[in-house]
Amino acid sequence: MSAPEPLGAVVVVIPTYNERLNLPLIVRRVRAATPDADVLVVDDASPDGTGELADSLAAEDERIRVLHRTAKDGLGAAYIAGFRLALERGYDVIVEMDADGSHRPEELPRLLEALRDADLVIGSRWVRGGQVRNWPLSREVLSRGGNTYARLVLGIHLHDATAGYRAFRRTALEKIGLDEVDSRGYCFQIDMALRAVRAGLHVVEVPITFVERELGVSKMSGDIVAEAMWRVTRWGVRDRLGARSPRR
Ligand SMILES: Nc1nc2c(ncn2[C@@H]2O[C@H](COP(=O)(O)OP(=O)(O)OP(=O)(O)O)[C@@H](O)[C@H]2O)c(=O)[nH]1
Ligand SMILES: [Mg+2]
Repeated sequence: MSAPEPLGAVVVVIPTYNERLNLPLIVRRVRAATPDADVLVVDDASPDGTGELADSLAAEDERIRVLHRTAKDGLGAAYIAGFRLALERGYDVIVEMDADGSHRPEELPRLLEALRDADLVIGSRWVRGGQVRNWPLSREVLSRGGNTYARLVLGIHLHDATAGYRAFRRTALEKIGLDEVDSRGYCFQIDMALRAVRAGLHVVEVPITFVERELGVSKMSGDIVAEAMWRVTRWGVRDRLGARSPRR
């Protein structure tokens, strides 16, 4: 039997906005869990100095790079900028990971293993074996409910379409076409999942243990949830009416 194909060069993209306390911890854990992977921090000019801190980490470790953006422009926009740079630099696998420790780097090898037979792997809280730690019930109800709503309205068989712990093959991002994606906020995750499914990509969910942030401040808000629900509803209605892109 031949050895399995290597996945190639991996980069972990970590978007940051005011994550000064978390960044050194998460970067250290990524470097320990996946020593062959590079790290790309995408900072939106955090007022707390996260960008400068990222620069100092990068100065000590050639596997760490930083993309500085000029203003806070949303999670989706930060990821798209990071993905573009990663594709330009020739990476074969592009990983999404929050800076706040919710996505445990120690689980990344398992996501990468699953990517051998997939185009996109989603680290999922709501499949068998997945779980959340330290979440209030209200948050769990919101996440489960939002995911059920998205699954029904969009007709996609994913249990955690809002999850932000993911590994893409570069070919998956190329097929999705980043120019088409205009979701800048949190519905970016649902948008990308939907586009991947619609593009016929093989999307696999693997269970993860999601850990609520212990340090720093959440950027989540009621507006973000409302925007995501509204967009999902519009995408669902459009798809049902048979209209194709642009999906706004
Ligand atoms: N570059 C950039 N990063 C962002 C922006 N908004 C959020 N982030 C980062 O995206 C990641 C997820 O944000 P969180 O605030 O943890 O949001 P969340 O995980 O949905 O919410 P919590 O469960 O409350 O933590 C973190 O690493 C943030 O620093 C943004 O506008 N720009
Ligand atoms: Mg978080």
